Amino acid sequence: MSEHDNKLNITRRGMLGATATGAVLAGTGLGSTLMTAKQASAAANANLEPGELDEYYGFWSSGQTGELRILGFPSMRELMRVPVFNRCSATGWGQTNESLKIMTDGLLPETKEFLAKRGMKTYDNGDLHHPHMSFTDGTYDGRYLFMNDKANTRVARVRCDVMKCDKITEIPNAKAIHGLRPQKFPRTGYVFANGEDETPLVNDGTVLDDPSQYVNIFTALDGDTMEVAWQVIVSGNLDNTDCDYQGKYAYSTSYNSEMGMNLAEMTENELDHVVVFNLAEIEAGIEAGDYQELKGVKVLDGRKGQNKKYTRYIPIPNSPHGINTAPDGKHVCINGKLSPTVSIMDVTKLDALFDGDADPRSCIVGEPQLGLGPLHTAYDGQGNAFTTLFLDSQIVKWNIDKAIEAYGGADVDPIISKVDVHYQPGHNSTTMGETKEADGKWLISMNKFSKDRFLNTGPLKPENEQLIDISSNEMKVVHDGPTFAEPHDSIMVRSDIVNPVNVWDRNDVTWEDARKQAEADGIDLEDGAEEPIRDGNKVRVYMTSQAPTFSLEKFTVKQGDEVTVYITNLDDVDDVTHGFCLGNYGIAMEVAPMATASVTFTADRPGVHWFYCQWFCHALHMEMRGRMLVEPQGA
Ligand code: CUK
Ligand code: CUA
Repeated sequence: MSEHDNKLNITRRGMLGATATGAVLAGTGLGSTLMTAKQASAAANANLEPGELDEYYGFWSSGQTGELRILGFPSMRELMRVPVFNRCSATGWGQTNESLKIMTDGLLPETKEFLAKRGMKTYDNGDLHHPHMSFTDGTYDGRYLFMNDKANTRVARVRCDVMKCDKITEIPNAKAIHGLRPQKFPRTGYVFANGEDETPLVNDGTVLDDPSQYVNIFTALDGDTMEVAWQVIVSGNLDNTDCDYQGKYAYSTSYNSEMGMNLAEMTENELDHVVVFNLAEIEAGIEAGDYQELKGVKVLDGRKGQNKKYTRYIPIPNSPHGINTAPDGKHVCINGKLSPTVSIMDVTKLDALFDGDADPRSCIVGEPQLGLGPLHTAYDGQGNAFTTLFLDSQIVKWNIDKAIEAYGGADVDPIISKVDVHYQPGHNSTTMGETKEADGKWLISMNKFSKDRFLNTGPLKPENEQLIDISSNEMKVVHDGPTFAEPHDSIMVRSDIVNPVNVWDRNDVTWEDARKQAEADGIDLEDGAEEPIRDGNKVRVYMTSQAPTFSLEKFTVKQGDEVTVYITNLDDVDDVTHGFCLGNYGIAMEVAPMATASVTFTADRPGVHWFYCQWFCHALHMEMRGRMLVEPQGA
């Protein structure tokens, strides 16, 4: 998008925002004595009129659905689904050559072999929990989104200019990547990723019941290349992770410091821990050669009792889950899960843990009792924190400074208010809340159960996400939003930070292989070819699309040919996406404005097969179709 378009967009949003606020203030009349102007305008913006744009982008995980979702916020309208770890029927993700390249390039050789034996190129499921945007100087920079796959131990990246996944990396040595956060300062930088499941370091099937041989792995990727930068072996498992605003430390919760293998063993200890990773010391350790190389990755030993300066273990009650750095750049909340407490860690006290022999608990400066089942904490940027209470089905708003004073012995209650949510909240997030630009307007509570909040959909119910106005001390639930399996985490990003293009750039790297092949065949993708190009039993069909036609109304191949169809969409108009769906061949793909997409298949069914555009693009969209003739073998 040109800078000019950008400005137009921002102006348009600004104008709409102003209009909406004005209309609401005029309309509140009677209610104005009950609501502050700020509340009124916030509440109003949750119900946007048709055509009005949201103030925030919401980036949502989808859990076991494996995709990333984009919502408009605060309207909570679902805007888009971006396939990442899943197979997508609409876009051809997991089937087109372009998506398969992204999904397979970063797989480990052993995984490729394992999948090939099952006739698969890639996994077609994933469990995406944590989407987070790249940072520069402590706030979102609109470049990338990073996300984990707990199911198959991968980390993916989505380009924010086109909102498509461009890299997926399988993490060696670790198992079940769960917690994930990008480095906040000076930039991303590293992407930190936790292994949740502990396994024998050499996991060749010879060890099952010897916990002493089990380890867990913390991984740092390079966010620019998406390659693994280094790994650290730790004691206990790892759950969630975050990092500081100074670029010095990352830290992860562990709910199984016992290295137990069943529920009873895993919950035995009253205290588990947070592992703190010292980034400079780890980099120095690599420089000094203090690592072993495992599956091509430099792996340092940061286990407890190693007395190395890579890690420190801070005892925390009890099976802590979420870990969230506050926008003040100083405090980190560690959510106790099985303990009713949140432990407040002061990052300025971490140096002493590594330099001297300070008691690991000396960095804990507060531990307020908030309620049952604290899982995650979000912030308003004004010194207050909002913690989900899974068992109490509540959000509690509390003040960080007061909690610290109370820990020091002062007779103050840090709890400001509680609000019921429906039901059992996991994550919550606030607008810009994980950046230094937290603005304290909205909170979303991501509830694991909806029970009776919606019309009955049978035994499988949606989850429920509730929008909460946090512009005053009394939190107010203003909207319920059902959602399908199963978002865990979300971020809400000011819309001016995110500026996707409307039309692909013809030079985009996504179809680099197609461009090279076309060049080798002496063809321009933008022109297509009048006849299929034959190369032994490999046949390449180059087509263009322009509403409402494909450049070829028919083409002929032979039974058994390996056919690749390349389609280049010459429509450069906003929102004129075409598709290519080949009937009874199980093939369908999206071809967005000015994009090239390709798919390869074996033409093993003789006969006439219609292909059609499956994206309703024109008044003559139904007519946008053509035929593939597959001549029988021997003909
Ligand atoms: S975890 Cu789901 S509620 Cu995977 Cu972020 Cu806490
Ligand atoms: Cu092109 Cu429908």
